[in-house]
Amino acid sequence: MGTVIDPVEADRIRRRLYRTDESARGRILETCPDRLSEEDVQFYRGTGYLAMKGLLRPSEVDEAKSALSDLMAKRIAWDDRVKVQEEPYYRDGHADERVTDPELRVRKVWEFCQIEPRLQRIGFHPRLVPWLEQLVGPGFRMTQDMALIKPPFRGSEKPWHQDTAYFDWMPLEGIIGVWIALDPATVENGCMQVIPGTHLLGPAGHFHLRDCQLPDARVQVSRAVVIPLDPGGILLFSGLLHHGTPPNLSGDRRRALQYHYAAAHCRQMTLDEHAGFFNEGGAYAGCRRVDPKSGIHRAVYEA
Ligand SMILES: O=C(O)CCC(=O)C(=O)O
Repeated sequence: MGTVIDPVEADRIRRRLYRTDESARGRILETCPDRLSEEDVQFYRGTGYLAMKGLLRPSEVDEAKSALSDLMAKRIAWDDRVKVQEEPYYRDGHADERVTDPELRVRKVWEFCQIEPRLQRIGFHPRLVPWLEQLVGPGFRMTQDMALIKPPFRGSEKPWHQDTAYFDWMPLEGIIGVWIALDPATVENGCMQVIPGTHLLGPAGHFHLRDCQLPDARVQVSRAVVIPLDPGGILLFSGLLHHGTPPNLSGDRRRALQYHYAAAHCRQMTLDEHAGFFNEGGAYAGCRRVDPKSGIHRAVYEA
């Protein structure tokens, strides 16, 4: 089974595996403090997330959106290390008459900080850096940069997962993600959903189903909270937190920037070490690429 492109099935997934009501809203601070309070830090340690309105000013949001458009249209000096992925629906050769702008066919763009100073600056925003220092300590490194576009009508799901299942940094607890809304991110168009406290359960088996993901039957959807954010709002979240986003079948796009950071004491690990964290029944249950000659076997999910 791969990514779902049939809208009926996508809607079924949206209703069955995600919260669809604003009443399941997580805690979102009304303003961004210069420094996080002790209560905020403890909230992050206990739940695995911290959400706040207004990290970016409207002019900064506009600048980020222009930078993304320039990237997608390749209007800036290009570097092939930057990756662009189309929505599976369009990649599979389908068309949607409601969508004429090529930007609205893109699912994600990543590894752009090396050529896009406007987006690199946001990843080291002067209001963000002190919070990261409070949460993972000084001397952290940025390890990943990405824009998740979630276009209208055909925006695909990012199934429930832990980000550390994809990464090669350890200890896993030293990884933190930052997700910044550039459009209104709503329950309808696929805002982030998280399950508070799941980061404390440690690494969990991931399998290649619709994506590399936690099996649906193991996701505690009833405990999930939604994190709707206005443009410029931010979610900080542990690399071990269970999170996902439903398909976007609405007419609104939902652009977001996502950066990850590793604490100063983190180091890169081998696939063998990763398999030590993400395993099930003695086989590899993580999301990194496996060389068939490595002697590491992928775990197969038995429902
Ligand atoms: O923004 C999204 O739709 C999902 C982001 C995410 O969880 C990821 O890329 O790991």
